[in-house]
Amino acid sequence: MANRTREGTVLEAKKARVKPPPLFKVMLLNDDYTPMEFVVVVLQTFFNLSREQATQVMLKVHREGMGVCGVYPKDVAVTKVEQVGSFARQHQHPLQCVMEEIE
Ligand code: TYC
Repeated sequence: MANRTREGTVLEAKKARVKPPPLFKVMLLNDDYTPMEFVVVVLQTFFNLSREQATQVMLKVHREGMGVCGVYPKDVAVTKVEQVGSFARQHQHPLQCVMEEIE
């Protein structure tokens, strides 16, 4: 396809190559103080996991130091991190939630 400008120049229309939006992993970090039950509730409430899935993820974080709760576009990931941080602070737990772009 070609476009004609007001000056009469013919320009080749560039094919729009749209990159898919980047995705972010949202992860929980282990600590020694947050109760396991609280982490399970966080995973059920903010990441829509079943009780069984939430328990598996919590145990992975507890044993391995971190674990992925979900994968989201940036704005959703930012919101999850904020919601978890705010909920943990309200309950005076040091639980840390972080996000990282997927390569
Ligand atoms: N390690 C914590 C405990 O023994 C439990 C825990 C799990 C804390 C996962 C944080 O992201 C976490 N009570």
